Amino acid sequence: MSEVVTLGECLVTLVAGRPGPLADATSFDRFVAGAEANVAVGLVRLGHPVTYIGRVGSDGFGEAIRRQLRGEGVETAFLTTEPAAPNGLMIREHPGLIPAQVLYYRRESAGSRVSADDVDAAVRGGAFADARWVHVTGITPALSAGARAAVERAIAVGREVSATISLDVNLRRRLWSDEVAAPVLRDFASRVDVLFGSADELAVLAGRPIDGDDDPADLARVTLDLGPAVAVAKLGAAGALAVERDGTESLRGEAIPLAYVVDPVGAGDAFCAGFIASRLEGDTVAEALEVANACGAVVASALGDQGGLPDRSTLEAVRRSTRGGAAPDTVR
Ligand code: KDG
Repeated sequence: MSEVVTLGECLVTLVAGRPGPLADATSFDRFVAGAEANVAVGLVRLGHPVTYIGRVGSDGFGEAIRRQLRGEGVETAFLTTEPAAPNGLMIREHPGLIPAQVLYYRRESAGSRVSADDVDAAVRGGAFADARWVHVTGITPALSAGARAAVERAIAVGREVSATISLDVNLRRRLWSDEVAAPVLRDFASRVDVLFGSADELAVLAGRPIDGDDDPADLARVTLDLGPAVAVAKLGAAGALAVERDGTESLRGEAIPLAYVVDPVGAGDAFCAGFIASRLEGDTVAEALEVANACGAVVASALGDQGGLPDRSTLEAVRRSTRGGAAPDTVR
């Protein structure tokens, strides 16, 4: 059975076929997206079996998602089809120089109906029997009360089976405000082992202003007080850093430099997949940051959330080509 269990809402994304405003877009490429599904595919490509729990629509988009996840080798036995709701949809401009406009069509979607019962069905089906890691994000609890209960249940079951639990904050301000999200996400952060977030997201959890003035390492240190053993700040082109409860701080000053970013969406999920894979393989947090940065960079260099997710040989090639550059430092 699976080493990793995750759950969430899987979306279909339509990305405009060429740069320019959405008003001028006449053709779109279809991709499968959804933060947790991106992490699931990333992990499977790196050789770690994953079970994905969720619901998809009984429409063609739901079927496309099911085929894609299954085709990638993600365990979909607990991905059910919701007859009464359409699959969620995200439409975005082709990535260009200015931030792409993104539209969501996901209210009352099939994926938002994932529930604690779905997690219990997965437990009964043995999905957690060999789980070493459970990964959740802050998107799912924003979708509905039932989806939030599903995340709570997955964390509780993860605890029962002694899996490592990670939370990627993934604050979605279209779904809820910082004021509503902060207490919920703080509560989740208190029950996980690994916390991932951008500097802004960590600031929200730390109760600090989001003005970019705070040192990300400081923000990560403050979030450790909530309970996780490791807090990881994802800093995009500036790389990443991690602080651990035992005082270890792992710094990686730079991400892998890219000639240009093709599409940043999904890079944060690829980062999480790389970090989780590396830790499952027994690497240190500093080593995991290096793998995570490499995975994030490869995804940012391809269009779509999942297309660029590296397999083992691509990852090794990328890491070889960048070795000799900034190696991760560990300081105490
Ligand atoms: O991290 C990428 C995700 O933002 C994207 O796949 C869509 O899950 C998604 C969401 O809810 O925003």
